[in-house]
Amino acid sequence: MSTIDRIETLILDLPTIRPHVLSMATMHRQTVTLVRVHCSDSVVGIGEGTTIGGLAYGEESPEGIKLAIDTYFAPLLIGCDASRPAEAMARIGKNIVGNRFAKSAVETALFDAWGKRLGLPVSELLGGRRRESVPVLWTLASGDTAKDIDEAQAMLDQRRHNAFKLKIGKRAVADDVAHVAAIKRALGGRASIRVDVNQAWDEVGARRGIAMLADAGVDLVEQPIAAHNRAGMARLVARAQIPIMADEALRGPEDAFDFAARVAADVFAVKIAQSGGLSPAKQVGAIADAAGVGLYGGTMLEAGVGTIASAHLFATFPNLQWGTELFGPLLLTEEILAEPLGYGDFALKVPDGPGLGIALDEDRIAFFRRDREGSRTHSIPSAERI
Ligand code: MUC
Ligand code: MG
Repeated sequence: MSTIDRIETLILDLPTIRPHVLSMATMHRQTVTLVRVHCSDSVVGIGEGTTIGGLAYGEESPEGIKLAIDTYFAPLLIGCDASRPAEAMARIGKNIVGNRFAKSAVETALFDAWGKRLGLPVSELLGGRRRESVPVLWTLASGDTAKDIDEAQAMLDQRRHNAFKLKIGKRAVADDVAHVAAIKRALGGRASIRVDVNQAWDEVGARRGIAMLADAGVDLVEQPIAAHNRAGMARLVARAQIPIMADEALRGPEDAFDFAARVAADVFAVKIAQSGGLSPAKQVGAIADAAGVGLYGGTMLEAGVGTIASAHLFATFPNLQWGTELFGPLLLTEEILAEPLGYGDFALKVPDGPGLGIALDEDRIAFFRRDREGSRTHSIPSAERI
């Protein structure tokens, strides 16, 4: 039997190609918490726990994810059977409340190690893939309408993305709608346009905004109001001319079940981190299918490890009506994988190799880790650098 010997965590700070403007934070860099699970048979599994804007988006920060894993997860995992991720995660679940991003990072590393040991891709361990690649959209969030249009046109010309998500909610509703309408007019039928409000509207504003967005030709509205306002989401779904998607409100299978029962979303954005890992995220997908809710593969703007873990899961979904937004590595100036992920023809290829089917570029990891000797970002909390 192979056992878990050691858990290693490290924080990387990676610059973004341009500022990424969301309603709750503007990102200039992404901070990634990597986990390595070292097993007694010398297999090493890797996982990633990444959030957006320090503590601006979710309840876990990169530093908190590292601390939780080092202090609380590791002692529970050391000595466990390395080929029984479900058993190890049940032990974690019994002893650790919440900490979904940390759980996702650890479960991913356990699946990667298990797949490497068995010689099977993670998608096969998750039930078997249904597709070799997943469609990938791009988020336009430069904060400038003309720049967003140029960016979208370049992506279309390169055949990299033909669906775009626009980040709105920072400005007055009418101004946001004018920005979206201008982009839709410029791209016409060449692209699907969706918006993500990231909870910024109140219900009355959302009612008005969604009607205007429908007139502008928008295909989907993501998390228009506060995550806790489920009754409000149900009222918006009942009135809206276009589909409404839940994102921040979905923190695992229990939330998904409640949303489905209340008919509070037309589409679920499934995220492995928000769900608490690959296995609970798979359950979210199953609940959506059973309830006739559409599915979309979400991201926390992870780097290559979290992105490809998500792709392995989404490749197993029977339905993926709205595609995915697994573009995180493309938003970063730096590649941390030995071989970059396969983007092209509006999709991301799911690797065939064992485990996640990727390898880290160790020189780059050594260079970008926050605790590197001489690192400028050493000990500066992520929130200060947003
Ligand atoms: C979110 O709320 O969906 C996903 C893409 C992006 O640009 O931001 C994230 C978070
Ligand atoms: Mg969202």
